[in-house]
Amino acid sequence: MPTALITGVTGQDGLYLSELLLAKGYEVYGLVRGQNNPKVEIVRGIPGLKLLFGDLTDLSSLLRAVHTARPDEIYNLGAISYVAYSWENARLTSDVTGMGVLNMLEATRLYCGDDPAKVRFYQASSSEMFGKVQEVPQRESTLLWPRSPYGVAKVFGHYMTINYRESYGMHASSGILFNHESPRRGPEFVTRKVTRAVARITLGLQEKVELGNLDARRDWGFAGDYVEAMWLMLQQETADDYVISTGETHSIRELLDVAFAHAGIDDWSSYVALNPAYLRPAEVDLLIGDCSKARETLGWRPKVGFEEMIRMMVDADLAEQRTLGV
Ligand code: NAP
Ligand code: G4F
Repeated sequence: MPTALITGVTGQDGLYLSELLLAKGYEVYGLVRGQNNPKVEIVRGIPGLKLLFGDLTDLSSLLRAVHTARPDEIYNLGAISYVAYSWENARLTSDVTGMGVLNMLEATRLYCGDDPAKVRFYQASSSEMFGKVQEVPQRESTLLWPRSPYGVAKVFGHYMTINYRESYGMHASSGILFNHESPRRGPEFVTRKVTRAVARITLGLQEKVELGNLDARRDWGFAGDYVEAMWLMLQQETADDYVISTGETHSIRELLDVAFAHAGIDDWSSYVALNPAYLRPAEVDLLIGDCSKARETLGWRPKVGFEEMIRMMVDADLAEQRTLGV
């Protein structure tokens, strides 16, 4: 039975990935952090998942976790992942989302000893690295031009992963994942903010939703599909980097159209207010990925489309808000 260690197990992707690996028969360890962290209770409820405490900023805690888990595969999903927050906390974001990757790679390298490819390593890189895009659609070879402290930190982690592969012969792969969402998405991200607001407005619990830039475009996929791509990358004989995307792009306005229409509201204009506080110091205007390499090499393709996913999220938020209202 293979063993996996997942950092960021309490996050959206960590939850889906731990379930996927447990269903495949893996022994799965998840790294959790902090004192009295309420999210730890959520993952304690996943049957079979074993928890280890550690923090990406604390190398010795990572060394301890790797030596305890003795993993065949490491999935480094832990990060400060909210782009807007990264301007307010640029140093912290650099430490966790950037230097944290170096710490995890180093803990893995030291554990591997004389056999650098003993452990297969996955790094959660991001389409946010493309920032001010230099090519449409974006692919693995597109020049990176990050537009946020988060994006810069991800570029550091991305190149450090490539560097460890090239310098030490580690089996280290990066998934350049475009935005992916689900009913488990944090409520600070725009899709979930909108689907939750639609549910609350429909139930008479909220009057409006305040948003920033409605013209930005994203390539949004379903998180459940994207964790499968992570696993597939680590099953390859050779480590490499892959874009994971749907190849479609939609604006925030289109997101509003689909989410409100699913609740029977065709004109959302009176339910949406613009609040400049949600505008960013620098915006990523357009993301659309070309995932042909992943299609051809991994045999991966997205199964859930944009509209189906947004409708799934509205339905889940309606159910959750009804339960909360009881
Ligand atoms: P998420 O829901 O925000 O989860 C982030 C995880 O990182 C949480 O489990 C969090 O733990 C953990 N974490 C934060 N600070 C940490 C620290 N100092 N030490 C250890 N763990 C720490 O993110 P996600 O959407 O699942 O994304 C997973 C990864 O993919 C992230 O690296 C993200 O940047 C990247 N990514 C995401 C997308 C996307 O669209 N979702 C796209 C591209 C790349 P707590 O619960 O304790 O806070
Ligand atoms: O949902 P978002 O906050 O996601 P963003 O910034 O694209 O980042 C997500 O995807 C990245 C992959 O490209 C990940 F690496 C990252 O960790 C994260 O998962 O914002 C999407 C768009 C932006 O253009 C933003 O300006 O929505 C726009 N937006 C407009 N109003 C808003 C809002 N975003 C948020 N969060 N809240 C608003 O009120």
